[in-house]
Amino acid sequence: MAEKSRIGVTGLAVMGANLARNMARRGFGVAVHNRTTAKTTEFLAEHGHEGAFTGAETLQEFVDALETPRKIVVMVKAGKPVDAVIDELTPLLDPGDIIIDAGNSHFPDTDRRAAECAERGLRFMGVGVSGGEEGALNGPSIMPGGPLEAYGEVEEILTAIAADVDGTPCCTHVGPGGAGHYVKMVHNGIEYADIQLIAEAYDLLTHAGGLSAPEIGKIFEQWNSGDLESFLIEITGIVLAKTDDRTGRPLVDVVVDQAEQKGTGRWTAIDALDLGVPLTGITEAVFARTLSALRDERAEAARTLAGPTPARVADVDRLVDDVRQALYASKVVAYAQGFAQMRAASNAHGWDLDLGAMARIWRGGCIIRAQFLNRITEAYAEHPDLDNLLMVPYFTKAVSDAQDAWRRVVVTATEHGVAIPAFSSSLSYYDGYRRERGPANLIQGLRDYFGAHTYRRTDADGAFHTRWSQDGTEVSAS
Ligand code: NBP
Repeated sequence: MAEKSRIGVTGLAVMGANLARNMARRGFGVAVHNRTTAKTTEFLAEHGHEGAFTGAETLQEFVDALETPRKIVVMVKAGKPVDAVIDELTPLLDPGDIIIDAGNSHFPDTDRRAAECAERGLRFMGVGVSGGEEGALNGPSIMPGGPLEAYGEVEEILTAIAADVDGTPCCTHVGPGGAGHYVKMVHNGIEYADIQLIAEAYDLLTHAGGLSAPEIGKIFEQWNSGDLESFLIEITGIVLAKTDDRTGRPLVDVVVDQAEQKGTGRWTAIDALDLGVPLTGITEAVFARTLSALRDERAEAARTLAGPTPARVADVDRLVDDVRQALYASKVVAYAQGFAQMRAASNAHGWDLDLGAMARIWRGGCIIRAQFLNRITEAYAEHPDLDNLLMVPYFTKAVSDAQDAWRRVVVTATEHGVAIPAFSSSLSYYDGYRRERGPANLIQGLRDYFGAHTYRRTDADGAFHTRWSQDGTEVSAS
């Protein structure tokens, strides 16, 4: 009888195929299956020599090929396909078997599936995987959620296939239920903010700096050897430097300016609204993509709505350095907001997330991998109950050192009519957060006027209402 496989992967599109190859290359026997059998056959023909694979045409064969308790990675399109696969699998499984959804599922779905599987005696893990197809093959960042004891059964495999930074795998148990998919969702949200900030920097350097795409590419290449060092800054340099074979122009100049999205940024923003966490950077990044999608409307508006007369700034070198600093400060804000959101979610769901560990497993393998995540890990190591990363001396100093440049960038962009929703909202968040007394006193006054919603006083306990349309006297509403 053939030896049973340690783990199975069903769903052999790009991510599932590469995860399976990654596992097999590291010496784990992997059973593979895909709804459409031709894909399994193709996979085995192309990659069968890379490790100990067992191909299965049916789910029954697939399940039979696995050692028990079975460990099954489901890597199919997020949404209904995941439920369809679980429904087909569960009658074939035994109590204690583990289903691992490693796609980009929405965390409430993961919570529901975990409960449904638990009713059937099965263990369910929602696992975030970041790094795209390249990461899946060579070492992604892995964010496993679900029962700790189930994680214990797959830890050896997941840590072996994960990216490695300084000998530490980019994989750790995140928390129960939907915690893993939640953290992956926020990771993607931060990725949206990072990308939006980069796009705004490019826009400003193009329109206020008068620089070409390859010139800006070189600037990004230089930035990648400083504080901003990260995968996204690195690939921005590469993408901007690329010449289009067909036209000989920079490739980005012939790419349509409409950004697509698959939903994780939107989910992050919606959840921030539900939790009551100010998440301006990520949310503006989502809105910027939706604005970009209105291409026909924008074309008409460009002919109709007036802006300032185009002009170049006098000192381009200074603009470049200011934008670098604004980019860094705004990025710090985006991460501070994302981590504050994870903290709020952890408290709301009782997940007990180790936020420093989340930064640690994002240092390699994933799209937002960056040097500066080390600083976040250090910050939470020193202050596990930190409310906001901006309050840690390293980040306090970073944003404070950058603030003059940051403000100049917002002014320059505004004067030049360049939209910078992420730069400006990050700065407004910074200015709002550092205000001991903001203008919400007036908001409360207005709410009390039109809706008798009451207000609290700075000099007395309790709630109060002013009889605005009667005699103007104040009454206690407590
Ligand atoms: P896709 O998201 O394109 O899904 C294709 C796979 O789903 C195929 O194997 C397909 O089988 C299977 N499938 C579908 Br569609 N409906 C099914 C059903 N009802 N029953 C069984 N199988 C079904 O694949 P992907 O791009 O590899 O992504 C997989 C997951 O990983 C997704 O959740 C994605 O969001 C996530 N992810 C992707 C990336 C990335 O860079 N692409 C990065 C990180 C995470 P078929 O061959 O029979 O049609």
